[in-house]
Amino acid sequence: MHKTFAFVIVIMVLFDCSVSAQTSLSCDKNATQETVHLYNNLKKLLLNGVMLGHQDDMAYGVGWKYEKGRSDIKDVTGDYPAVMGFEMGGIELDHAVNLDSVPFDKMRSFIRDAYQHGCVITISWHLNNPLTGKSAWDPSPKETIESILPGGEKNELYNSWLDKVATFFQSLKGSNGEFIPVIFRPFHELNGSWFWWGGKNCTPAEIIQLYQYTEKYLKEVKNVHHLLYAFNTDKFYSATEFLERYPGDDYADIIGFDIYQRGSNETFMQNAGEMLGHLDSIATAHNKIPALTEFGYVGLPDSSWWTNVLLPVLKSHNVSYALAWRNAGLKHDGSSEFYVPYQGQVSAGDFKKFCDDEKILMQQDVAKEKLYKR
Ligand code: BMA
Repeated sequence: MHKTFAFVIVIMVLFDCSVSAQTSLSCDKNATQETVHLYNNLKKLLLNGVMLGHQDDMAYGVGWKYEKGRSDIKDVTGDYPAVMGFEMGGIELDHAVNLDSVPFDKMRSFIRDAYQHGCVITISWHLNNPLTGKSAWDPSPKETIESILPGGEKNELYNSWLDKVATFFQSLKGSNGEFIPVIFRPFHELNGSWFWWGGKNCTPAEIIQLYQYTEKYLKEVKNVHHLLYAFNTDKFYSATEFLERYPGDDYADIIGFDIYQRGSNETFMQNAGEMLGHLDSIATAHNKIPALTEFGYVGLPDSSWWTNVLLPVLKSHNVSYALAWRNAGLKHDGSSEFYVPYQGQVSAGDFKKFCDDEKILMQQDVAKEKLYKR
């Protein structure tokens, strides 16, 4: 054996460097150590199972708000989800609460708490339309993206929004002063036409430019190096469609899609199965981490949906995590919105079985993995 080669092997064994572990990220060569470890560990964990996630899990549930330590998932299963989702819409406007009324101060402490307990944190951003000043759901006019890119009349405004986003991310610190890594999921569902950044409201070239611009601004101008980026679409039918608005391998660590059940179990299983099949091959070809970035079946009317419908789909594919959407509870119009059961809900028993399955990873499972360490 060549001496240098032997030396490298010895060093690798001594420092426990697995061949596939990366020392820096393709999206961010200056990513913090904790962020690189998280990335490598998410890759490793793919072989073990799917982490269950839930949006706003610690903030509120059906019939309660801000009760310390409470979570609908914990109430039903005895454990918290492994992935905690949060939303930063409203931060760009200097609001003290996000668009779902969660105070950013509270969010910051939930994030710290989740990190200390070994969870993964992911944040979405339903930012307002910078051109019209209306909500994320205001698609008109089509010039929005052009107006916020360099040279556009709203470029400075958009930069000032990114400054606020960066300030929030930089306020997330662990007990040793280290930045808390976050999976940032901007411009989600970008093949649908309901947000100003998606579908018919812009061209693929425009959203790709905006995605890249946003990332570069956060990294190069604001020095934010503790983010993994999650690129995600809504329903799609082919790899070509999925990749039409993909910003490139240097701009995404995680790739996925959002899916909600609106028809029969069979249709959901077929659609989810097909999309996850495409995702398996895209993730392999591009060396990315596949995830179900949002899912849900509003109101959960089927008492065995978790183990009969969702679990078999997840078991047949590679999925790092699956994030259930928020338990908003009763709405003004009398309807209710929730995506995981609360105590007594018809699917609660089955949900517990689902969470107890060895394929599903909860907070206690991932805490053992020490995701932020080598
Ligand atoms: C949507 C709904 C809205 C919410 C938004 C941002 O899917 O849940 O009620 O305001 O996400 O969290």
